[in-house]
Amino acid sequence: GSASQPYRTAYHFQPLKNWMNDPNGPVYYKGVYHLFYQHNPDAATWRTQIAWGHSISHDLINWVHLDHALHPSESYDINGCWSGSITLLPGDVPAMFYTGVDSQGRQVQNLATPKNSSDPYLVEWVKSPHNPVMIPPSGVGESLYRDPTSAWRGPDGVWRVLVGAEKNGNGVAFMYKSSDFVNWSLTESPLHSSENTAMWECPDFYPVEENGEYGVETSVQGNGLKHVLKVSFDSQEAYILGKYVGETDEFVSESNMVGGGLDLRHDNGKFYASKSFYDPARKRRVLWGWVNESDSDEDSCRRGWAGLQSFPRSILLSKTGKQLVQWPIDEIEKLRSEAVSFHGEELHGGSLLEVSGITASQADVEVSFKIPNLEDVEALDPSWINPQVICSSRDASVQGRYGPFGLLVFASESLTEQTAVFFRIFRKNLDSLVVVMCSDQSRSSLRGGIDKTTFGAFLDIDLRHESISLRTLIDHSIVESFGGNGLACITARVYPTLAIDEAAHLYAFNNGTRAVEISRLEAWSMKKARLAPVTHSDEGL
Ligand code: DQQ
Repeated sequence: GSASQPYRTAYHFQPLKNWMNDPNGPVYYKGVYHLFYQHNPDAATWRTQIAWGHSISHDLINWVHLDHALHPSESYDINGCWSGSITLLPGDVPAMFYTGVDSQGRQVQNLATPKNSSDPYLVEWVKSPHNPVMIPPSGVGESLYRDPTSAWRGPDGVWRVLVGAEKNGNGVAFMYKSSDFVNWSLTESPLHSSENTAMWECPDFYPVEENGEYGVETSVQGNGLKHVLKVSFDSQEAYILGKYVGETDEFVSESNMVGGGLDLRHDNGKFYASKSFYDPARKRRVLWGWVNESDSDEDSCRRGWAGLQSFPRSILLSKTGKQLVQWPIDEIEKLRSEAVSFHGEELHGGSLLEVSGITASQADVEVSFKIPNLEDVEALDPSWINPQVICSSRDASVQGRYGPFGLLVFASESLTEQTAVFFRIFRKNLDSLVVVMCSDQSRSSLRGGIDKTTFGAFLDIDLRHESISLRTLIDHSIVESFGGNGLACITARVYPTLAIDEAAHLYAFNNGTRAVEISRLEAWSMKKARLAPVTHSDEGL
């Protein structure tokens, strides 16, 4: 943030200028992390003729922007190089799949490989002479067929890849097979499909360990694993868990995509077109997601840029095995500078506690709330099945018994501007408690013309044994929150007019009538990450 650019981020990835959307082809190659992304080189708005931006890093924090990796240039991609993925082939050769919008406006799948695979920066990419390698199957709309995943290898040594689509009004993940990575044939049945959803954009399919601490490489199959199928539709993401049987290519899922915000989601706020990759250097799976603006195209043009990537998150299966957990990658700690902390502070009903001594517009905050006694907990209305509805009908200003309590971020001096990230506790049946996590943007800016939707998520924790933890990454115009050590995540974009830069304040608050205790709060000012174009001094990087 600077006086003229208060919303530019300090440690969330963004290009130097113009429009960015989906993360594409993340990969770790010869000691270097690569991030590609949908980028319009000419304007701060999206257009169909989009290109692949390309940046590299040694730590997923500091980035060097390289030249674009792909531009529309051939009949099979002249109307756009859309989203795709990278697969590392045996012998450490990267292969890139992307969707091309061809000269007829048809979506097809294309292949590209590095010009020089001994170059760890993978600066130049060559489009395959075999393109397009996949075209819309019969019965599939020409503009409803895109976003190839990373490929994986079955026990038979044959490659598989998924392509997102819509067929007969249902979301579909088509599967293709190939022995040589060039000739691909569509399998008889798709990996999965669901009614009630729109076109499945940006599918992602990967294994996770049961009761494990490590990420799993995409081709690994066998015991002790579940598979995750994630798809993006209707401005939201959904995932299902299941068992993938490599021998038969069956994905036996535990549930189905339902839509309407009721699915399992990586993030219940603004987070779309996400893509994960396996990082062999740290044996983890890392997830990137696109975080769009919440103001208008005119605002983006005035600023000269639009779109952020979420802070990279490591993903694991939760202890219960019923959902994923996500956590900002550890490297973030390198950016922490001034720190403040409290222990054992009681927050009475209706009280506010300022967290001062750090830069509240560029911060990392961790807090744990202990609830001393849980008596007379408010009943949850049985019709409240959508947490977003609970959070918007009972925003931070609505007093409850246990909650709302949490953090006020980007708060102005007189609190006229504030974004509230908070919890409420309800009783479901006689003895079961429900925790709702909310991110309330309704007072985040005095400006109009901004989407200030409030977001919500259920948090599956056992209050008899656990306190309620919240981690919030604050970065000028993004608020990325992790509840219950990453069981529920909510990302929001905000555009304060008063609570900017040094004028932003941070508070812990309790607007419930019952006291809660902050067992621990630690907050840090964050240093600025380096995001810069390539220079000569990077040549030995
Ligand atoms: N964005 C890309 C598509 C994808 C969509 C185009 C998702 O490939 O389906 O920029 O945001």
